[in-house]
Amino acid sequence: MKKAVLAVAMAALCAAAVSAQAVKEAEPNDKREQAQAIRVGIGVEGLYQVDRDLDFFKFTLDGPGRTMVQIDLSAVPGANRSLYLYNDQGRQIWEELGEDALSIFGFALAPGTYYVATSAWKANVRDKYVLAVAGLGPWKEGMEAEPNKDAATATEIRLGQSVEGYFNAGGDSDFYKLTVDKPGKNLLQVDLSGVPSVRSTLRILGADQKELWQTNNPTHGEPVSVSSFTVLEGVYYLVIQGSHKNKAVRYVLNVRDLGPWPEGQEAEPNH
Ligand SMILES: [Ca+2]
Ligand SMILES: [Ca+2]
Ligand SMILES: [Ca+2]
Repeated sequence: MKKAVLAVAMAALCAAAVSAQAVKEAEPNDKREQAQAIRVGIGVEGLYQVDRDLDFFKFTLDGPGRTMVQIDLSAVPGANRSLYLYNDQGRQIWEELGEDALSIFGFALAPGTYYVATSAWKANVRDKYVLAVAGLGPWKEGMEAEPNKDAATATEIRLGQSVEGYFNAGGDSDFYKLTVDKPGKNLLQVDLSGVPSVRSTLRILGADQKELWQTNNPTHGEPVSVSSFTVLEGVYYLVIQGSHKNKAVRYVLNVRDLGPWPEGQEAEPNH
């Protein structure tokens, strides 16, 4: 109880600190080249001065490793808006769209410069938005590292390991790279926990990204499992997909090593 009260007080303090410290946007900032430098942990207040106003900001992350980052954009009445994240070359990493508060969360970003932009369909010169980039500490093994939507950016997972991640968007597809470094034929069990209101799919791909196995869960919120999956030494990809976004509840992906394949037992995939 005391802890909860303290947490609420701390959160209020932090929110106050952010708003007190918040900097103001400086137009013109419609292009990436005009991006305003902001600091991680300090919010920026802006306005959509004209229809389809685009506001660019940039921030820098120090190393040595990847940092867990969350970017929040407060709600503004009646505005259909977008929030974008780009790398230093201007390639889009992520996009969030909607009328409510928008959030890019669960991202593990390497040291460097990033661009964040927001835009609104309709001008609103009365209600300010607050955009804040928060650094949530170093990325650690066992955490999903967004962006991971393809084999090239896959988060690593090891035999016997559990990784926690988020369905960051409806249809979010998360790639995990599993390197099996045991000789011979071995059996695996892969378990994906259920996430409320999300129907999830688990696929297993070979090193060439050809699909070897697919499990569809027809029910929202239920776990998915593949048991007694036979692997050889080499690289596999586990690809999980969620039908809906869930920012509150993480999934747990677990790869269990069931040991050497017993001669004569049915081996999946066997088609
Ligand atoms: Ca603006
Ligand atoms: Ca602008
Ligand atoms: Ca994800």
